[in-house]
Amino acid sequence: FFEKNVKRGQTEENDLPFIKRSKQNNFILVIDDDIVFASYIKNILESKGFMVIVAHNGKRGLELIYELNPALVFLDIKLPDINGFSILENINKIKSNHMFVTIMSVDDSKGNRAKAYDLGALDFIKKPLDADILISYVRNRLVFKQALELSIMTDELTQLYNRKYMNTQLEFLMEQFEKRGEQFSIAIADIDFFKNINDTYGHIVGDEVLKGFSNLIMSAKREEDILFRFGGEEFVLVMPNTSKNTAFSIMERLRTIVGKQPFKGNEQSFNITFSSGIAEINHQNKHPKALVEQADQALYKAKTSGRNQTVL
Ligand code: GH3
Ligand code: MG
Ligand code: MG
Ligand code: MG
Repeated sequence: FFEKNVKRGQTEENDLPFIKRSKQNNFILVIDDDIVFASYIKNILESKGFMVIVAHNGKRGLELIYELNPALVFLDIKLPDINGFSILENINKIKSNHMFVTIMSVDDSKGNRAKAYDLGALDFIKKPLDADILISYVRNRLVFKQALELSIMTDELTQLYNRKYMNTQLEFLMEQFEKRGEQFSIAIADIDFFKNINDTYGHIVGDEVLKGFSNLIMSAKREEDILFRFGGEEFVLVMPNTSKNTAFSIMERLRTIVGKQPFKGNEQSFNITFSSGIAEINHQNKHPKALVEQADQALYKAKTSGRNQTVL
């Protein structure tokens, strides 16, 4: 949702294909009953390619906050129905939210400003607002927000998406399944006898193996599949529009590739294998936990029947 020149070397939006699809958080929402001011903001920002939606009362504003998960909210205090402060209170009730709300008001009294910050507003801007400042302000906050979101959903060691973000994505895919019947499958992959690698070569080599494994799967997987670090030496591959049988072939192909790759120990090199369990979405397991549980049971079978294999 940034213009090209706003990216400043940040990860391109294209690198985050699912963010855009999962949540339409590329909107800037203006909640203001002052029609002239709201369209002034809208026109300026739209001329720079930002998408702006306007709500002229608090109730509509809140609805749009829930529906669109906007990237940025410009919120007036005095509104015809619910005031800006109660909107902030409502936003605070949304779990795990990091909504960026900027209060825009003509009344920048000490009391209003303190209350806005106490209720979680990011900034307080006094109206009227200069167009150039507005544009710079919006760019600044969107760049900051994207960096924040990226760090929240990334695993530090492997740079893969983490488990938290996996759950968000699974919820999104489950919605698509309910609405449009789009099926998908997941695989949990667990490196075999990984503890031995740590014990034999030390945890630094262990870490290198986790990174090497991640890079290998990232380069060998299909573009549309998404790899997550689920925890420790466990990874989840989410495969949209994929049946469990196709998922099985995919995992078998990846297993062959990984098995052939030498990893560097301290002096000698060694090979690794992994086991995986697959689960396909269906009407009985429409919750991320249930789906992961099913894949985990298949993984358990793969482990107990000899490892280095894929189980449906
Ligand atoms: P199995 O074939 O049954 O999966 O055996 P395993 O040894 O792979 O599994 P186990 O669960 O016994 O051991 C996993 C090990 O992975 C234990 C833990 O110390 C190690 N581990 C987890 N996270 C990391 C990490 O980030 N870096 C390193 N180096 N080791 C890790
Ligand atoms: Mg007003
Ligand atoms: Mg494990
Ligand atoms: Mg293991």
